[in-house]
Amino acid sequence: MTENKFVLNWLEEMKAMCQPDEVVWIDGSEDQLEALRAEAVSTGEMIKLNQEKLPGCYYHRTAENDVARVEDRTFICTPTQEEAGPINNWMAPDEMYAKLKALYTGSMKGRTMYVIPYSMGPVGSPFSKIGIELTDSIYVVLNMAIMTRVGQAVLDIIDGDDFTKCLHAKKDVDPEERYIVHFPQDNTIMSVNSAYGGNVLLGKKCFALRIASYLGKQEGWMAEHMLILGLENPQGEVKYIAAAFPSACGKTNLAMLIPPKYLQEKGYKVWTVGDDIAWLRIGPDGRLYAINPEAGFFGVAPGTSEKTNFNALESTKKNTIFTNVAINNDDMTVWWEGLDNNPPENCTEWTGKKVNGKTYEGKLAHPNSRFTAPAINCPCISPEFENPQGVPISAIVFGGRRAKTAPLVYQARDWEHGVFVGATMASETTAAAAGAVGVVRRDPMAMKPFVGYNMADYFGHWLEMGEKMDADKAPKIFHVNWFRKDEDGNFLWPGFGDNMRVLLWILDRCEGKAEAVESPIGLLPKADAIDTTDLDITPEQLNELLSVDKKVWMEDVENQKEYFAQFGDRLPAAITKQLETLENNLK
Ligand code: GTP
Ligand code: SPV
Ligand code: MN
Repeated sequence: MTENKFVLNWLEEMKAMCQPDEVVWIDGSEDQLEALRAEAVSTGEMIKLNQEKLPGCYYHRTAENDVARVEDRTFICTPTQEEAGPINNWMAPDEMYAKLKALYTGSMKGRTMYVIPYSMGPVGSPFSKIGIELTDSIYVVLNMAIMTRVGQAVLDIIDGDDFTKCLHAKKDVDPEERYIVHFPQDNTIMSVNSAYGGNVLLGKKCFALRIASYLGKQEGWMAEHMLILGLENPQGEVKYIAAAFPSACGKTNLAMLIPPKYLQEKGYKVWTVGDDIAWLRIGPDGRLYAINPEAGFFGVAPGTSEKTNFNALESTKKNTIFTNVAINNDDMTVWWEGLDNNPPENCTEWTGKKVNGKTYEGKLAHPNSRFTAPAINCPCISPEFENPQGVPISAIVFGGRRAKTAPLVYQARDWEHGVFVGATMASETTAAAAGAVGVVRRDPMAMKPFVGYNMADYFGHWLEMGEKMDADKAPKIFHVNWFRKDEDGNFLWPGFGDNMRVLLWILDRCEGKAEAVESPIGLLPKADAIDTTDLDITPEQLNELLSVDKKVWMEDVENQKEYFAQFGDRLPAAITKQLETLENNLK
């Protein structure tokens, strides 16, 4: 399929190491993918679902020890540890290559190696980058065919050695020998002993965030853990917002939101450009433009319902792969917690055990069970989704899960303050990564698990990007928290579609329309600035949502100081200056 010597030489080397029986090139044709689906069904790797109710849909279950990203097994192997920084796991490249070689050697004996040429971003867009993933998993091939643009057209435009080399061997999913490794200087990713999405769909977090963030730093652009949405007003004008929330904190939901009825009636609409990753560049007019490098959604299933996220649910009605949800054996459809209140009686839970879902006490679907759905299935996919030039960003929004501390929304005073707001993000951990759930941790820009170099330099890169834009052209920066709780532990804010009310304040601020009040942490909405039409919320609750508790914030400042201390001299002075300002304001 290609005469590119860089591609062929690397392939020969990987073949010699992994020793597959056969090598198959993925050309992107529907015939080839259909044959692979049939093969995966015949071996039990995938289960065919009800083709009348869910045409083109399949089911896959992973090993029980392999259900989420593994941050403690994820490495950034730069020549020096300084370059990877204090947040990333590091090992010297030579040592890591030797360790991996032992694990990969002979790993594909008796198996087939698939060669997947793929583009992150529309093929040929100035934003786009190419990768080739070698894998011995059909599940990975079929997921990559949904999540990225794959096939011959991609291979044809590779320029010399300008592609990211990605190797995945499923091997035996031994968690002790699981490695997700990045060599930024070699443009190389190696993953072994896992078959779970974020660890093995190497175009996604490994390439589009970790390697891409490194490339972005070199080349003057940004790779971020952000959704991109377009908000259309009744006059038909569309403004774009990019938002960074940590894993399982609401990006897919916000990206596809359906406005409350009274706003729909006025003519407001939301268009989805992306739900997880954004690549951003400064355009010829000096504004910041974004593309979604992906072609599908690898979304959290639990909590997705007709009420909470109709558009995501619609997206999963055809040509979708479900991973680790529950199966309704009566009609071979799928179920998960939060879909409805009617778990199937004749059910197979995510581990494969047959149970009565009506009386079952545990979770039928894994909390991090996912759907892999083509973006084109989404009823509100943006007409700009394939635009190779991207969309201009008016506002950047940071956010996380915080029962206390962060108010519903506030605005940063300027870009530098906005970078500080992003850098001090914190959120309760979720099931998207292995480890404890519900523990508050610092997660700068929602990129803690995804920055492919020293986090202090990453803050510096954000500051530099701001310096390259005129203040009136740079996006305005905000922070939101949909997850604030009252004394009894109930969410204070209804969330989901009603988050539109907050987005409207944000866009009004961008246009200099809405009023704000100064506070120690930034600019807060005036109490009546958030429209509560048709909303069941008392003025006291809204006040609580918008309140800033100085004592709680002082404690957070202490934690911020400790956190930043680990970066030593590498921490940009602007961050230290902003921290001092915040402390003084609170005093
Ligand atoms: P990743 O794909 O892991 O990066 O996650 P994500 O940020 O796209 O998260 P997603 O939108 O899938 O939401 C994760 C969980 O949060 C789901 O169970 C949602 O139902 C829930 N959620 C999303 N938005 C809201 C909200 O506004 N309020 C509340 N209470 N829950 C929400
Ligand atoms: C996340 O964990 O942020 C995800 C899912 O979007 S994964 O692709 O597994 O990283
Ligand atoms: Mn994500």
